[in-house]
Amino acid sequence: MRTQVCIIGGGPSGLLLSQLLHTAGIEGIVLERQTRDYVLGRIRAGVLETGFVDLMRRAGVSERMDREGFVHDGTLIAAGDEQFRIDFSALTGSHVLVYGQTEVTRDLYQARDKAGGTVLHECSAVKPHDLDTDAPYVTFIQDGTVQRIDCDFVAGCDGFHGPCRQEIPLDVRREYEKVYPFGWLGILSETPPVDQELIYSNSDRGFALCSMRNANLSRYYIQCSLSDAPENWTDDAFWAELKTRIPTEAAERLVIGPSIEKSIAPLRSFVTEPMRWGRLFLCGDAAHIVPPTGAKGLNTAASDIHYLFEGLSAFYADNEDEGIEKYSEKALARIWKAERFSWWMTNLLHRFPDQSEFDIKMQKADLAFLRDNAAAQQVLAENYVGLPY
Ligand code: FAS
Ligand code: PHB
Repeated sequence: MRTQVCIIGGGPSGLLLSQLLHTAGIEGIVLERQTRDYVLGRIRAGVLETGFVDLMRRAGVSERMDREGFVHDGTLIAAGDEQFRIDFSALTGSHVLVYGQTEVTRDLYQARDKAGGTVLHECSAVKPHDLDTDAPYVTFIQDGTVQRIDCDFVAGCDGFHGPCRQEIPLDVRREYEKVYPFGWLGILSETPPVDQELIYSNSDRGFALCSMRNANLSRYYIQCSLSDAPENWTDDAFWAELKTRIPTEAAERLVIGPSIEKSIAPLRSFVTEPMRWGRLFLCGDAAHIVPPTGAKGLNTAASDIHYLFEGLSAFYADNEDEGIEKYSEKALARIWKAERFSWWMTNLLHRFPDQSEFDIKMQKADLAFLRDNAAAQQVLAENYVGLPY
């Protein structure tokens, strides 16, 4: 087989890139390790920056998102029983869209099907070769047969545990990591959300987040120990703990119900530099991870795809290579700002095992300043709705 861009990974990064390339008449093949159902079974991000929404529109995949997504003009921050609102639209003139990553992925799969795109599933032993030449290729096994795709470029959209990052030689690759001493226990329940907007809550018992997917599908998280497991938590135990971590008036109106999904996500900050090696370009979780506190994971994948798509389009349309030459530099400049914001939100809202009484006082002072100061709220709002691409 031969294509122009071989995309490794059929998550949101790989599928969005594939669809955008298609709109520019650039051929791509997506190689995905799992089945489509498995990919669509993942419950992950829920908040989209307008930059992401614009990319989906440009890719021609926004009809259902525009119809079913919820525009959020602000978010609530709670500290104990006190809460205040960050007004995104008043502070930035912008907003975010609440629309689950699962639905984004579903829409992208349907668009690829409709366009006759090639997304190969259950591919194993995927391996890129000759990345430091102008004739790279990728080998993989599907249905027991070893196959080869010759291409011009390889997009490593294979997530944090994929193989592409390792293709950058150790003496070239620099990795930066911070692992947080807790995780998020998340549930999905077919219940109405507790509020019209998200509630990020700092409580003496730990962080909690009240989010949603639609008018009758809610997403809740509580900070938990890294040694914890979803099976340690009955639904009743989860709801009881959540109620202790959000303001009383929210706890009193919380509608509980059976969980339809329950999982624990670890929290880490991670960045690989550079994000390019010869004809290989890393995108999304393959190159960087953020703690989900700032809702930046999926949204930083989007800006990577934006920069790479721009670069590849200029290469094929105008034989101009500045975009691909500067891909890593441009992507990393925005990623590090998202890493900082996610780290800051995580430190602001979580209880750390080694926190002293003084540290907790600093956290409370930070929250009080954020409550009282418009400039502080503007900084949070501008980062949350998404910094410019
Ligand atoms: P993905 O990991 O989504 O996709 C990579 C794809 O590559 C996968 O389908 C994988 O099967 C495939 N792959 C891996 N190895 C391969 C191989 N060898 N060959 C072929 N294919 C291979 N972000 C938020 O903003 N908010 C959240 O609440 C949030 N919650 C999260 C919870 C969890 C448990 C995780 C893991 C992440 C969460 N994220 C969240 C971040 C998440 O949304 C990512 O940012 C997003 O999935 C990034 O998309 P991709 O870069 O496509 O990576
Ligand atoms: C979610 O709805 O899953 C969600 C929302 C905001 C976050 C993290 C997760 O910061």
